[in-house]
Amino acid sequence: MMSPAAAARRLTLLLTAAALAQGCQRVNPGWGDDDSETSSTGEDGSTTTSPGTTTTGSETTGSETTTSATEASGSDSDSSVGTSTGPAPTTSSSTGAPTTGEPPPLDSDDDGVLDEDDNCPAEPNALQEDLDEDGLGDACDDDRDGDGLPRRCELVPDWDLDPDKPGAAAEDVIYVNETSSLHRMKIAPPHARTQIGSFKVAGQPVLINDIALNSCGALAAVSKSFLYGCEPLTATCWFVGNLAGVSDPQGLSFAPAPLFGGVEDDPDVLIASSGAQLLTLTIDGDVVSGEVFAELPNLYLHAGDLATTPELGVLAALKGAFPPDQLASFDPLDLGTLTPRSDLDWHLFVGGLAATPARLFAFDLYGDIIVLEPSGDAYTTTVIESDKQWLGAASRP
Ligand SMILES: [Ca+2]
Ligand SMILES: [Ca+2]
Ligand SMILES: [Ca+2]
Ligand SMILES: [Ca+2]
Repeated sequence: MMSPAAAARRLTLLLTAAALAQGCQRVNPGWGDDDSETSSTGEDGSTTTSPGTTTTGSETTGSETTTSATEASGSDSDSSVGTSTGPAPTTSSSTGAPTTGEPPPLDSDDDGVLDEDDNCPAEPNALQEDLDEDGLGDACDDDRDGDGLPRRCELVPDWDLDPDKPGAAAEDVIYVNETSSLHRMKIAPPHARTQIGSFKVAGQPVLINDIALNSCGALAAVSKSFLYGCEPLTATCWFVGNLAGVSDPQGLSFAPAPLFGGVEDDPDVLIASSGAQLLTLTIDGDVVSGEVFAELPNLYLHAGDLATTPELGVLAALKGAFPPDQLASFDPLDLGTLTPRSDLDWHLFVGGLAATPARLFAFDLYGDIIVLEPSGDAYTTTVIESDKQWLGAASRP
């Protein structure tokens, strides 16, 4: 139990400590202020902040030059004290050092090669590797092997470092295949055709169901179980991947990404038909998997080939339960929409389909090439006969 005298001493000590604490606060004004601003206390208790702003204890002054000290003064009980406890105020005046006239750096990317000699001045590449010797270093060359296919368009990304792997197809032709051979055909009449060669993988013949071209001209080919990339000049092919859950695809095509909800700069979408399903294919390492984007109605047995146009979307040559084959279009973003387009001039077993801006080409197993030119809502057709057994066709999307 504390005695009355001890209690009185303790009270005195507490009062002294409080007075000292207040005294400390009183010598603080100015802390946190920078040299450009000072605070002073006016006679009416308002706080003046130099330059140019006077506050009267109101919390909101709307002025950018009001310091936190003056804002605090409006709400604190000891507002007459010009304490500054907040962060230092910012000022509009720049204190940045003026730029000096240093010469620009001579080795911008700091890779030890001066800009004027650097084949990628903005990419550190001390070794200056340039596979295709076009003066643009591999580190900044969009097409490192110089085969006409930018890296983003190579079927396998590493193939951009291998000039022996397939390059870009010609632009003024469509490609068409029999099961064992690749051909090309001029888009312009009279549609001259040339046989390119027999499909080979590692020197061995391979049977191909269908082919596809992406917008850069890379040529893909599909067999019952595998996806390949093929050289358009020779029909020599390289393994890309195993088809996983996609059996014996009859149609293969590349579609522009916007048809599937992407934007223009996105990579083309690889699509295929397998039985009554239309699928998008994804290449992941050496596995090619499928995802269904449309199922054919019961009226149809399967799709022969696919092609795309910006106006019609995905086109498919459909094998009906009753003759003839049908050309129909699909909107991948609206699965229910199948629009019949043509009876394909009453041809059977149309295995190849290719679309160009001016006309469509359909190729059947009996050698007929049906040239379809848009005419109102229908097509006028011309038929070219050949002695081939067409299975597939490809054009750039
Ligand atoms: Ca450099
Ligand atoms: Ca460099
Ligand atoms: Ca280069
Ligand atoms: Ca390339």
